[in-house]
Amino acid sequence: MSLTTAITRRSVLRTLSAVSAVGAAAVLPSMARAAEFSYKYGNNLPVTHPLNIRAQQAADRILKESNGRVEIKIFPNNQLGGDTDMLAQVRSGGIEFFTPSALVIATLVPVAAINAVGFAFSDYQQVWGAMDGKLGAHVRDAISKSRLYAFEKMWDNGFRQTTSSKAPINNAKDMDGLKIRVPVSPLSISMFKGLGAAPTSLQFSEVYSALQTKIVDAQENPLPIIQVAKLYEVQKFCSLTNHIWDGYWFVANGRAWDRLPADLKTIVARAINEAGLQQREDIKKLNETVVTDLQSKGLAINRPQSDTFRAKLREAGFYGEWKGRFGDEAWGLLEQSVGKLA
Ligand code: X2X
Repeated sequence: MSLTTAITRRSVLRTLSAVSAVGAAAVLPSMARAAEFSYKYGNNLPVTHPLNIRAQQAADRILKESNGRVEIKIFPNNQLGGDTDMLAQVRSGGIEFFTPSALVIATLVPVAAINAVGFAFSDYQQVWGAMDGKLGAHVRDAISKSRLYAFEKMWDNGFRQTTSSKAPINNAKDMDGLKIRVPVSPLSISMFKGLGAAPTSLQFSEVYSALQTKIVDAQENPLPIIQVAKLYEVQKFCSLTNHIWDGYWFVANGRAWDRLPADLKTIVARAINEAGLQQREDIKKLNETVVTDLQSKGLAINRPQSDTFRAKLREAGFYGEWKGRFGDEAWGLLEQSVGKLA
């Protein structure tokens, strides 16, 4: 970045913070006292990710529409610990909100991983049809049994892609023995074992350093995360395997949610669900530009076909096993959206 751009950017930032200071002062009188409900929201992503940008907008809107009665403080980027810690905290009430990926909340609510069955979804139309429809309702119901409230609209993580410091993945054979990090997720471990790889579960907070120190050679995440978490600094190849569609459930601690009077529940739910819909659009747009950006940062991109991966998973009995684990009802709902899998 040139000096002039740096100065311009800095002065723009200064102007922006001056504007928001004025904005805050204008609403200050009504908020001079502490908020009646001061809630904490933790997540695992850098502040630059659309999830954090849209969540901050939702929090600002909630503060305003509730006349200062509901304040949501965001703790991004694993500041409160990794996913496992945040999941424990949102259950105990240590924090009131958390956005676990479907893969992560599945350690508590197993059926929540159903959207992450390997190579099930082929596009976003299928994804949102299922998650805004019967499959999503089925999962939300299961989440509520763990005394967590899941907001109606799931947020997007994206289709997961495979990066490596060793070699590109062109077909299932290239997965052989690959030391790959996956989330703390039984489904991910099972799928990568089925493909012949050697997966290890690590929380996202540890991924960058695990790649940097070569504890693992590969990882898999959607492109926007590879970009904002700067994983291209420690990876060379990015294979667009599209193996899993992953999303974030926006969840609240059940007791904290029930403490809110009905009018505030309406304000909070509307702001969060609408921000979620906007966040989905952000990810969709980002997906159109991010490949070029990652290439310019040195990642070599390739686009494998999915047929060899699917065939290998079938052969390994992956679909049959997970149909049994998820149960006929959930599996049936998934197949209503994506067609026959097993
Ligand atoms: O841990 C990951 O890879 C991430 C960030 O995608 C999830 O939250 C599952």
